Amino acid sequence: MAMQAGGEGDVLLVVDVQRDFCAGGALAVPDGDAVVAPINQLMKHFRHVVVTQDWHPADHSSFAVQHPGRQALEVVETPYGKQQLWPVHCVQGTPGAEFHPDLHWDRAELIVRKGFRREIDSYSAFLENDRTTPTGLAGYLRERGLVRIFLAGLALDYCVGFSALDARALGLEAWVIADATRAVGVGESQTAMELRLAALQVGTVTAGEFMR
Ligand code: VGL
Ligand code: ZN
Repeated sequence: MAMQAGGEGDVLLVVDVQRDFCAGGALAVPDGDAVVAPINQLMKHFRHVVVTQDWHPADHSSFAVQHPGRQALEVVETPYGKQQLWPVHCVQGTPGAEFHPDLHWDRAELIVRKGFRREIDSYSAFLENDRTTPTGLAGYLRERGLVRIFLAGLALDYCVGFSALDARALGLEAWVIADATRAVGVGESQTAMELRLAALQVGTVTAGEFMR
């Protein structure tokens, strides 16, 4: 099947393709680097490209080191509910926060930064983890008339997945490009997210379907 995409109302959202989520990075996603080549190809098929950047202050509250006695991947209670802890990653202005060196991010019309408030983490490109603080992306897409969103990048079970769910909640049509994303957790969290995505009618396509 060939996907007719890249029209005026379509946007490619490239999520968190940053050094720290790739090989050798602080929070490396297994096989994360593999998303770069298909994303660079996909960018040629879209008139509109938006990229996101995880962008934390050095003392961000999602970092395990900010919680004495706690380890990365443990879960803590916060004023907005449960929050998973992570190793220090994507600190503002550091090499780990830079885009993957091969990513053609110059094609992007907009860079959305998220997770820059110390007290709140942000997985979704639309709403932070308190589920009320907006990033501004919804308003941007609305004003630009971008109504169909195609998602790629890292990681499927966190930032890509929550962005797709929030896109559906906003009434956008949403598609995940399966071979242009990878999950942090193998198995459980990936399967759980795939079920949630399917339940909200997020479609799945492969990068090859765009190549005409
Ligand atoms: C992400 C965990 C922490 C992601 C960001 O981009 O999926 N995951 N911060
Ligand atoms: Zn983060």
